[in-house]
Amino acid sequence: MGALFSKSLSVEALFDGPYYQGHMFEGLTDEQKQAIVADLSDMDAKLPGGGLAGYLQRARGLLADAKAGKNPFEGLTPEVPMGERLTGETGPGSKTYADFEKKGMEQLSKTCFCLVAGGLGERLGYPGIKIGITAELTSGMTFMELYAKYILAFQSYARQASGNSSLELPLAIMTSGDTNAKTLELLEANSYFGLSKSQVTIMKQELVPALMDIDARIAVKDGQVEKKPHGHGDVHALLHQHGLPRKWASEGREWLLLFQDTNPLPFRSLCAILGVSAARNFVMNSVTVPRLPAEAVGGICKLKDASGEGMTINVEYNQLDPLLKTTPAGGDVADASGFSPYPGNINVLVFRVPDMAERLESTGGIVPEFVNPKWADAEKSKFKSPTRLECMMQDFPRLCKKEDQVGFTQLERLMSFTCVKNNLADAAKKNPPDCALSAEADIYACNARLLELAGEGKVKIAQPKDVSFLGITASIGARIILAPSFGISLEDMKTKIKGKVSISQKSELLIDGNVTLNDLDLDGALRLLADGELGSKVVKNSGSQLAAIPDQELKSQEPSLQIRGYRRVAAEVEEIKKL
Ligand code: GDU
Repeated sequence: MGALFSKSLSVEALFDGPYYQGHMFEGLTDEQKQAIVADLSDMDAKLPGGGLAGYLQRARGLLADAKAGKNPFEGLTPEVPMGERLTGETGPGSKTYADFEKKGMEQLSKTCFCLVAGGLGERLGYPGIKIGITAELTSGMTFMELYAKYILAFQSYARQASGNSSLELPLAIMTSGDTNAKTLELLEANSYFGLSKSQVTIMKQELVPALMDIDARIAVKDGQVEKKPHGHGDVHALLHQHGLPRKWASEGREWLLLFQDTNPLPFRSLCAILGVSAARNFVMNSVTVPRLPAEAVGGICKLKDASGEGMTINVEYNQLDPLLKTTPAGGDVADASGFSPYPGNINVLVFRVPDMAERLESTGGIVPEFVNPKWADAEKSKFKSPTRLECMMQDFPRLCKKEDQVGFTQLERLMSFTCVKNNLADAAKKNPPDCALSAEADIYACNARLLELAGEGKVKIAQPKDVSFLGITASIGARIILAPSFGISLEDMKTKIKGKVSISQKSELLIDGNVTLNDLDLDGALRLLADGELGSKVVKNSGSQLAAIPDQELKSQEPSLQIRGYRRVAAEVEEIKKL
């Protein structure tokens, strides 16, 4: 927590050590000076790890290392770590996967959730908060609504399984100055999407002072302290400061899932992931995907020192290539499989709550920071723009004890990873594009695959086709949305398909309820908004489609459509509200 050992702040105190910030007050009025002191005092009280003085001291050390070009991986050799691979023969549809899911379903009643949603999404250029983006147009649900529905579906299963009808699965949401007000607004306006207020904790992360040189002198702009985000690693200190892991552990809760703002797919495999955590006794379990070289996802490595001791940890995407340059591979390159040999970290992390609470108590939840200044000159004497210290949530292994089991669960990308991060111009140049269209296509493809797997040979879905909007191309087939209430795991969904199902490429199918299907022949649009059993059915109608928005109309559309360039146009839709 705050600055237990720092002197109380004043203009005079800030001139002296340990601060050395006299430059801030040059040319300012007394009023402006007092405003700066008040602002820094506030930050001093909130900055974990020794307040402002601690922050500046760490910054001076890290900036000196950056100037000296110190390699943070000096003396460490990367190896591919051990983990559980639920792909191919052990992927969804296999007995191994089914066994992990069953084990994980037993853990749901002891599971907690934490959404990290403090990021502004600068690369995306979206005007609102990212959890307010519409995930796909078939249901029209935002990411936040979808997350709430998953948690409620898991809760409903856990209530039945545990016989505790008032059981609530907690959700913590990390916000920041950039996202806090809009997050609260979104939740309030939608009655917390069915969650109870008491099960949701909002934890706001604070911005940190921006630094203008390697002496860690704080940048001032228009008479005010310039501030920047500190990174998603704050989630650990915040969880600790709010006393959540300790409280959860005392309530007998075992697992905490940390998830990102625009990726709903891991909820589809959560039971299998929890099953792995439980079976392998993982204190921390990173969900990973086969990683494309140079892709903007970190690589999980086992970093071994000279004594042979190793730590399993993410190496961030911008550091992986320099690290691997020193290995026989010669850089961040593919192996014979076409992928990087290092599992791709998607920052979907499962922690064992009692151990996490313990590690947070002994460390205050402060994950080691780093600094990444953009130098303006070859001598590394100036920055292009002010920099700041940052920290990452996946660096938790640095807070762990040697004996803690840290591992990963490798999943198919389709079952675990999508995201909306890039604006259209950048997305058009990237593979994968990681934009609204690609995420929507991934969600449909995941649902189609789950339905096929759940049908165990009885479900036939036509192949997808390429579609393009605003220069982005994605493969979209039948637009199938299985809301969380349809099934919380593949094992659960297997019990819901009794007949033969056939779905054409142009079709739309929304199942929002605990529905059992018999024979279904769908060529058009069908929306099932009820619980119960659907008898044999043939649906043939002109359905709905995704259609380009004309250029002249684009600017007047809501932001979720502007980042897409297309909308859902429904001609003829069969909707069933009672079964
Ligand atoms: N976030 C915060 N506070 C911050 C910064 C980010 O809460 O100060 C949140 C974001 O809202 C988001 C999550 O943290 O939910 C991740 O942020 P980014 O999407 O900006 O993360 P990056 O794309 O830089 O990278 C992260 C990991 C990578 C890889 C990638 C996958 O660091 O290794 O897993 O996500 O999408």
